[in-house]
Amino acid sequence: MTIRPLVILPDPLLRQVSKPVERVDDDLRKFADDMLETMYDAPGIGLAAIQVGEPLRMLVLDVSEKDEPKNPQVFINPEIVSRSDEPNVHEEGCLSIPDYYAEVERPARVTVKYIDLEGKERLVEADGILATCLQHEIDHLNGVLFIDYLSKLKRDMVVRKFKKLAKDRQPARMVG
Ligand code: K2U
Ligand code: ZN
Repeated sequence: MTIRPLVILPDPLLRQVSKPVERVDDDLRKFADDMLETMYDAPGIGLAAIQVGEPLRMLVLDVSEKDEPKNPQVFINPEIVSRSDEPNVHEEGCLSIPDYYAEVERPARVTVKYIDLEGKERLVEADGILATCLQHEIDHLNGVLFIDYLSKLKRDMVVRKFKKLAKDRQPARMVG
C-alpha cells in the first residue's frame, strides 16, 4: 500500500467534477487501499479520490471511535437519494485545507446509494458523523468544499491565506 500526496487548496484540481467509476477491479481495490492508508496517516476520518489527484467518484471513510476497532468503508459512485429536512451543525475540517475548521449546517440524515468493492449496489441510511462525513466527501466528488458554505468574506480570506502559503512554498526563482 502507498501513502499518496494530498492535493491542497488552492489547487484547481479540487474544483473538478469527478467521473463515475466504470469497473470495480483489482486495480480499483488497490487504489482504495492506498486511499485508506493515506487517510489513516493524515489522520482523517474520510477522503475523496480527488484529494489524492484522481478525479474518480470514490470515497473512503472510517468514523469508528478511537477505542473501537477500525471500520474502513469504501463508497463507489455514491448518490444521495434522500435528505432529512432536519438540519445538523458540525465543526468541519478538510485534509485539503489543513488547520482550518468551521461549523457547517447540513441535513442531519441522508440515504446514500453506492456500489461496494465487490461491485454490489448498496443503500445506507446515515445520521450523526457518518451523515456529515458522507456529505463532505460527496461534495468533494462534485468539486464543492466545506468553505463554500461559509460567508464570501470568510471563504475569500481562507483562499487568500492558502494562495499566499502556496506562493511562499514555491522554490526561489533564479534571476539573471
Ligand atoms: O475530506 C476530508 O478532507 C476528510 C475530512 C472529513 C470530514 C470533515 C469534516 C467532518 C467529518 C469528516 C477529514 O477527516 S478532517 C478531520 C476532521 C473531522 C471532523 C472535524 C474536523 C476535522
Ligand atoms: Zn475535505
